[in-house]
Amino acid sequence: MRDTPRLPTSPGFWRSPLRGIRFTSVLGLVLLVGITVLFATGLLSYAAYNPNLAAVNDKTPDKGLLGFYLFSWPTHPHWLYRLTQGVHVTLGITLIPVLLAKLWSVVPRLFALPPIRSLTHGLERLSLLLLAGGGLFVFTTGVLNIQLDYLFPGSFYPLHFYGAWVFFAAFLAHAALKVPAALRTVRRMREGEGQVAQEDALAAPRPDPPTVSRRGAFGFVGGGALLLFATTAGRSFDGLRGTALLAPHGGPDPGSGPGGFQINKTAAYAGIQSAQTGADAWRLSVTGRTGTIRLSRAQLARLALHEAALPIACVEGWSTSDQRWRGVRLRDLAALVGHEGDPPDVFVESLQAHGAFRHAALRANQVADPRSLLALYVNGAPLSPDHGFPARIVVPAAPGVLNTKWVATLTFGRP
Ligand SMILES: Nc1nc2c(c(=O)[nH]1)N[C@H]1C(S)=C(S)[C@@H](COP(=O)(O)O)O[C@H]1N2
Ligand SMILES: [Mo]
Repeated sequence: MRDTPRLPTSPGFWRSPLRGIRFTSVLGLVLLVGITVLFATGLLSYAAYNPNLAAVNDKTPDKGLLGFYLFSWPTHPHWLYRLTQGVHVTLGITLIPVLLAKLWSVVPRLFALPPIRSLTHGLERLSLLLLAGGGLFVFTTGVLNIQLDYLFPGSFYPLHFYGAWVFFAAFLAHAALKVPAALRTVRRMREGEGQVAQEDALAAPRPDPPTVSRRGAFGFVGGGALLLFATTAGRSFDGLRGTALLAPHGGPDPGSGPGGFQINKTAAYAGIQSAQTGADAWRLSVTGRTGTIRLSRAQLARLALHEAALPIACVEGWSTSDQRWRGVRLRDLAALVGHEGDPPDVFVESLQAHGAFRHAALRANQVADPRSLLALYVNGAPLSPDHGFPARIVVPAAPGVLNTKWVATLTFGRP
């Protein structure tokens, strides 16, 4: 038996022959592409919430300059958020093994002594702390959010949002320093193993004999990523939801028939009583330039009804296929209270007394779209209580959170 140093601070403690610039470079380049896509789709998801429209939409009111890029989220194509957020969440989950393998490959450096050799070295280590810590933090908060089992104190949104900026800043600095060398390494690997320089600060000084080839290790990491992908991607397709074994947050079984698609929050969960939604009790209150009108469901159903095939796409990454919604156009409701032609923003409130998503604000371009409905029916049947009876908002391309269920009031011009 060889005597292995007992402390991780001595280089000889780390024995895996897999560690080295080759292994780290390949994983790093995969993350370079993957994390850039994650950051971009994450920023898009934030913009899609209309955070600069109304206080109720914005979970990070102190964002300041970080909101510099916000824009009016479009309503075309109608599956836009389904795509961007499906990519964000599915890719994030798929990259977990790559992230862990990358961290594993450089972990000896964490213990290198002396901890700080100079001011520059100290700053570099601080940036690596933000990089590794930030990476673990955004991946962990992301995963916890899609499980709906939220363990962290505070809201998911500020943690994930600010964490992402810290992480990505450190990521960019790190990439600027390391990408050229990583590319060089990978190029030489393709030309033949012998071409990679012998100087390898990441390799173990006294490696154990290999038990698996580097190729085998890549296969292991890639296989893990593929397995996560295969057990996650189905969350975005009604027919494949059963394959999404890693999505414990499946909601109640929606059964088959017109309402047979994903239910995130049930009426019971939201505290909606049938006494509030019955024909005698429920009235939709619509307010605008000319005052307030109140409409029963029967009166709404006698207005011009239109159909739109739209998905529900949640920030958690799951989405439904297109469902056939039928209801009153939001812009027609705006016209009833004095906003003809050019409808303004609208503030939507539900019957729900509590919960962060009981209300939402929609932008004028969303109200104006002819496919934006106050839906009364879905797939040919009246909405079920869990799908938002008596009435629910559906807006093309928007995140699910803007598709308020159990709607009670619409206030045009006051988002
Ligand atoms: N009143 C109300 N509407 C709501 C919510 C809510 O909590 N309360 N959740 C929103 C969110 S986050 C999503 S993703 C969709 C989910 O729709 P579903 O529960 O029908 O699947 O409803 C939205 N509408
Ligand atoms: Mo959602």
